Formats: sequence, structure tokens, C-alpha cells
Amino acid sequence: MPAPERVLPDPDGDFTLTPDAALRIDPAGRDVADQLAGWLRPATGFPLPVTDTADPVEGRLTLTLSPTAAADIPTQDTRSAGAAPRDARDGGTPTGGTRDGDGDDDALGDEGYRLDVTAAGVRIVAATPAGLFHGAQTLRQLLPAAVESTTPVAERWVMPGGTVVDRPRFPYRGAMLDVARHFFGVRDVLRVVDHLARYKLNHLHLHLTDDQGWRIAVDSWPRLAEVGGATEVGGGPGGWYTRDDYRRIVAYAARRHVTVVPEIDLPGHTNAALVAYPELAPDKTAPPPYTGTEVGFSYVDPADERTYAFVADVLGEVAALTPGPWLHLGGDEAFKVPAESYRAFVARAQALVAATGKTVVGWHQLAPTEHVDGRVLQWWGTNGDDPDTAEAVRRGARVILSPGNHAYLDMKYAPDTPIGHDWAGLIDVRRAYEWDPGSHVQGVPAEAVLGVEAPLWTESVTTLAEIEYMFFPRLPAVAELGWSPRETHDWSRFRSRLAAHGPRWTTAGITFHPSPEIPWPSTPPQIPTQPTPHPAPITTTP
Ligand code: TNX
Repeated sequence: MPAPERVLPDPDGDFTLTPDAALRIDPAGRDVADQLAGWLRPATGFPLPVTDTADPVEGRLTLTLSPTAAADIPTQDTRSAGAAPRDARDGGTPTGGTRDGDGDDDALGDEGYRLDVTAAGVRIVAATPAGLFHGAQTLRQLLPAAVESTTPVAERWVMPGGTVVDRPRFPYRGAMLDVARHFFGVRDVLRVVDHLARYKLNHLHLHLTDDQGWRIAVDSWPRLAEVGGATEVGGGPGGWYTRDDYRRIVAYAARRHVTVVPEIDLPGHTNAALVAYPELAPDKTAPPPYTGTEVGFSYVDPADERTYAFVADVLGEVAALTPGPWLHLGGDEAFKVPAESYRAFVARAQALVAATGKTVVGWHQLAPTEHVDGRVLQWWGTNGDDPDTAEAVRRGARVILSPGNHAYLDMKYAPDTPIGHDWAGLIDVRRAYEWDPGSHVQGVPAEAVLGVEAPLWTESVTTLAEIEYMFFPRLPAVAELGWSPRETHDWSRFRSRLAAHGPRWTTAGITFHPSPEIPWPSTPPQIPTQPTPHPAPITTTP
């Protein structure tokens, strides 16, 4: 999960991990090998030393970085080979043809990997550390669910034999966490990064500012965080990230091959900034702090030069803290800003992003504004007929797809879901899965699609357990749409593969929604998951 591009099972090739196993790596793969060993040691209790391939020590898990790594396996897949489905043992091994796209079918590329499991050992080959990392996540999924235990378990650590050759369909696969409506501390965010990385999502979009709170320290405008960060929905204490907190998140994510995309939402969604700096407000008066859940009422003064100094300073500092290429400008729901002022504001703000060396990302409300090179629109509509976005694409924009009625993880699963919204409808697992990013919006062909993202707005989400409850099991559905070749798309196979993850989440202490659409194994391991203190008790096991 997500379904690999190609799988060639070998029923005679099962590998059993034993206490004497070691990981052999070439030096560039060291960090991935250390992380893989770190995932496997707690449950197995094995020492799993990591050694250089140059060392004489024999290792039976080998990670090899090869810049010319090729996807050289026979092109037949399990379906055309007529092999039996493996659902009974490992939740199903998906099959597929070749990736959409450029016809360069032999290169593993920036993120691809090849994983070989034979009775003699396991080998991951990739052209990049990111590819090795994704291969290591696949390896982890091939082991029994008990591998998720944080304490040693008596288990036969068997991995099914065969070869996986795998590459992503889209380069951008992400999730968004709104840390503005409710603030989430660094530890929670790091755990969210782990959840993304498991499913080969490679971008974490942090919605850092909104009416209810400003969550990132800006040295040149210190009251933004100090004053603007002290509120949140419902009147709680809020909070903000220091520069070091943010650096820690970025570094932790980078090690897991996840790029942080910071969003400073402008010109609307800015009440917290106006509380901190009334001179940015159109009437130069501080509004009261806002802890409700309405949208669209606030904006920074587009007619005042000080606003552009503020925007330049904030974007400059955030860009300097962010190694990734993206800077998200927001741009949504600026209902009170007249269209002409909005256009003029966005044109200047986009230029200020370009001046930082980053690429503009913005919600699709930016579509009618001036085009800048490389810009990316994040589409959150609920109706795939959007002429403005199609026109922006004709002018060169690329699109991240976050359709509100499929990918919004703040939507309830069902009428009785204890938290969440329903303005874009109810999103059960099947609805999260059943759409195609490559053809979802008219006039936005697959070539213009950078990828997919699942946003989690947090007006009603207040704890890590609630984040997880809204993520799982829908996040893997979105991850699969971003990663897997379209040919693998198949709801009935997906739901049985997904079912196999319930026991993994339970063992790992990850809260999830036990959706009735998924054939969860009837006897999930009885390992307690973490408590969910607020606001309503949430069931964590099917
Ligand atoms: C719309 S989607 C918003 C957010 C809300 C969300 C709630 C978007 C770009 N703006 O401000 O939190 O709906 O679902």
C-alpha cells in the first residue's frame, strides 16, 4: 500500500529474517538503512547491525544505490502470468502494467526502487536515497503486522518471495495539516510525517496562518506569533513554532524524504495578523481575536505599502527556513477584497515569492490572476468543470488535486462521525478512492497534474488521535491515487489490501476509523491504542 507498479511473486523465494541478519549498504544509503533497522529492531529484538558493503561481514538485507538502477524485470505481471493472488497471506499483491507517461520505462527515476526477496536474502536497489526509502517502507509492509510492535514479539519474520519494481505516477503526493485552527506541537507533527512516509507521500503542507492563529515565529514582525499565536478555535491557548521548532520539523521530514510546504494564507484568513499589527487592517483598527469557525471576513489592506513590506518580510523569512522549492500563498476565500484589488495583490505577492527563489503554490482562487512561471494551483473544488483553472493550465499552471468531495479529510465519513464537516459531502473510504487525478477536472490533463494532496482542516480536530482518526483509513486511498499506476485501480482489491493495515495500525497505536466498508480481519490484535480524551470517545479497533 500504495499498489506497486509491478510485482512478480516467487512462491519459492520466501525469506525469513533471523537474529543473525545484518543490513549491508553502500555509504550513500546509510541513513535509510539506519532507519530501516530502527523500524525492525523493537519488534524482532534482533540487533540488525548496519555495515558497509565494503566490510567483510555478511549481511542478508542489502540496500544498493545505483545511479543507473534499471527496472529490469520481465514485463509480465502477476495477472498476465496467471499467478495466484496473495490476498490470503499478505493482504494481496497488486499488479499493474507500466506507469503512465514518458515511455522511459527502464529507469527507476528519483523515487523508484526495485525490491528482490529471495530465500537467500533481500535486496533493495534505487538510484536515490528517496527510492531506497520507499523500498524500505515496502519491505516493512511485507513483514507480519507484529513488526509494528514497540516491544519484542515471538513471530516468524517471513517475507513473501518475489520482485517489486515500483515508481510513482505523480511527483507530488501530500497531505495538509491545518495547525492554525487548532495548534499541534512539534511531536504531533513529527508523527504525522511518519504516517505520510509510510504510504510514500512526499509532501507535508503546513497551513501555518489563519484567522484563529499565526503559528510561525517571524523575527521582523514578532507580534505575529507572540500575539497572533495565542488563540485558537474554541478559545484554547494556541501556540506557535519557534524557528528551531520549524527547522526540526523540516529536518525530520527531510530525513523521511518528505518536503515541507509552508502556507502563509493571504490576503484573507488574516485576522490573527491584524490583531497583532492593526496597521495591516484596512481600517487600521485591531479586530477582536477570533476563535470561531467562519471564513472570509478578514484581509490585509491591499492598498497600503506597509502590507507589501509585511508580505516580503514574512515570505523572505519563511523561505529562508524552508529548503523545499515551494511557498504556498493561500489566496482562498478573500471574499471582502474586490476582484481588481485581489488581482493586484496576488500579482505582487507572487513576485515576492519569486524573489525568494521559491515556486508559488496557491489555492485555485489564484487561477484568474496573472500567470507566473511554474506556478501551481491547488484545486479544492467539488465540481470538475472549472474554466478558470483550465484556462490557467493553458497558460502554463500545474495543478495539485484536492477535490473537496474526495480528498478533504476534515469531511465526516458518515452522518454519525463525531468530528468533522460535511459541506463537501460525506467522504467514506470508497469515495476517497474512487476518482482519477489524471482526468478529474475538465481541461486539466494528466500532464498538467503535479499530484494529489489530502487536506485536514482542524476546526473540529483537537488531538493527535483525532488527526489519525480522520487520516485512517482514507490517507492510504489518496496516497494510492498519487503513487500507483491507474491500471492497478480496483476498489475490491484495494479494500482487502487496506484491511491488512488495520492490525498494523492497532499494533502501532494508531487510531483509525473502523469503516464498515473494509473487511477488517475479525480478530485484530488486542493491543491498546492511545486514549482519545477529547471531545467524544472514538472507537479505535474494528
Ligand atoms: C474551506 S478549502 C477552506 C478552509 C476551511 C475548510 C473547511 C480552503 C482553501 N478554505 O478555510 O477550513 O473549507 O472544510
